[in-house]
Amino acid sequence: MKKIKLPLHSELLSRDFIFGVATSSFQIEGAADRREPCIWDTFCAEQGRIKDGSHGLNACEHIDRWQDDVALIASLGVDAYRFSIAWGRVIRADGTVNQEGLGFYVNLVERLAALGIASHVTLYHWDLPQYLEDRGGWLNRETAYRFAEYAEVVAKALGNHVASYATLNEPFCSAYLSYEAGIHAPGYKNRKYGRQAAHHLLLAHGLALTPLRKYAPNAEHGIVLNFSPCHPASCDPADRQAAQLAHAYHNLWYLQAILKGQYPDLGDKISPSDLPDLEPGDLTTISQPIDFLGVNYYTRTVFREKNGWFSDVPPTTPPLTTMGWEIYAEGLTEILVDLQNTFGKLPTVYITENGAAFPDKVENNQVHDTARVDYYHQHLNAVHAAIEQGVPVKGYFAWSLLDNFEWAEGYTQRFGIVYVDFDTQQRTIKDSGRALQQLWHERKKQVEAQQA
Ligand code: IFM
Repeated sequence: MKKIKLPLHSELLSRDFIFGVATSSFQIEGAADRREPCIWDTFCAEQGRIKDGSHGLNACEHIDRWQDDVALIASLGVDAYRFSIAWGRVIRADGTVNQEGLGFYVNLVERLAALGIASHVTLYHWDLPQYLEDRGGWLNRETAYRFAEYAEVVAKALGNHVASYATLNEPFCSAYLSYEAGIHAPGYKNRKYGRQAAHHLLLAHGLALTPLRKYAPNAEHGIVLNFSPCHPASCDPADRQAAQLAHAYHNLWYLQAILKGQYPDLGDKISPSDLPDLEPGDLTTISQPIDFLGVNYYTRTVFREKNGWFSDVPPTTPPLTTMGWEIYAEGLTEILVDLQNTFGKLPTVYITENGAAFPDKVENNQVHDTARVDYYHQHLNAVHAAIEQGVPVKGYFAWSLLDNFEWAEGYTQRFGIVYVDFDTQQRTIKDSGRALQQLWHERKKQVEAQQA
C-alpha cells in the first residue's frame, strides 16, 4: 500500500492541527420515516432528476448503525468528525421539537467526546424541510428566521460540547445549483432566484450567529464555502474576463458579503433586476465576525466567454475523477493564497472537505484505490504549501468517511475512504483510509513522543 508523506516539520503534523473525516445527514442517515420529508426526498421522487433513479431513504443506514460507524471513525485515529444535522429530524412541520431526533445528535456528540473526538457540526447541508419549501423555501425571507430558531434549538441542546458550528455548507450549491441552474433540489432555473436564495441563505447564516454565540459561547462559529480557482480557457481577453466574472460570481459572492459586507460589483454584466432584494441592515447581519472559514476544495474550473457571460469548459485531459473533475492539487494552494491576498487576513481556515470519486472495487475484502491515496498525498502537500505562504489553515477533513448518496449522481460516485456495499451495508476500509489511518496514528505517536 502506498503511503501519504508530508515534509518532516510540517505544521500538519503538529498537535494543534486537527484531522478529521466528514459526512452529511441526507447522504448517509437513512431513517427517512423518523424525520420530516425534505426537498431532496421530493426531488428524488421526480423522474429524471437523479442519475440512477435512486433516493436517500436508506442511504448508509447511519441512524441505525451509528455506534459501529463511530467505532470505525475512532479506529482511523482522527481528532475530529464533521457531520451535519437534518433540520427536519429536529423541527417538525408544526414547529415543535422532535426530541427523539434531537436526542440522536446529543448521543452522537457524547459518544464522540467519550472517545476523544471533537464534533464539528454543520447546521444546514442542503436538506431543507419540504414544509419550508412549500412556503417558498430560500426564496422566502422567513426561511432565514426559521433557520435561526432551529439553530437556537440545536445550540441549546449541544452547546459547548461541540467544537465548531458551521451555519451552512456551500451556499453556492443550495443557491446556484438549486435555484439558478436546476441541477439540485428544488430544481429551479432562474438567475434572480439564485441570487435571492443566496441572499436569504447568507441572511440565515448571520441571524443564526446570535443564538449560536449565546448558547455555545466557547465553541467556534463560522461557515463552510466551496471554492474553485477560475482559469481562462485561452489568452483571449474575453476569456480572461469571463474567468474573472466567474470568480466573482461563484467564489467571492459569498465570502465578500461575509468578510466585507458587500456583494461583488458585476457592473453591466448582470441586469439590475437579477440582483437580490435586500433590506436595510442585511449586509451588517451577514458580515458579523466569524471564528473560522470552512473551505471545501475539489478541483479548478476553466471558463470561456459566451454571450457576454461565462461558460465552463469541461476538462478532457486525464486523469479525471469519475465526476469528470480534473485532479488539480496546486489549485488548493492557489485559491487559499489568493483569498488571503484579496482579504488581507483570513480567519482560521479549516479544509472542511477534500476528496475524490473513483471506480472502486472490493477484491478479497480490500479496495486498492491508489489514485485516491495519491489524491490525498498531493492535496495535503498543497495545504502544507499554503501554510508555508502564511494562510492560517488549522485543520483538514477528508470527504468522505463513507461512500454515500452523491446528490443528483445518486450512488454512482464513491467518495468514501470506506467502501459501502449498499446491498449489505458492509463497510470496508479502502487503501486510502488505511493510508490516512497510518499517517494519523504515526503523527499521534510523534506528538506524544515530543510531549514526553
Ligand atoms: O458530496 C458533496 C458534498 O455533499 C458537498 N461538497 C461536495 C461533495 C462532493 O460532490
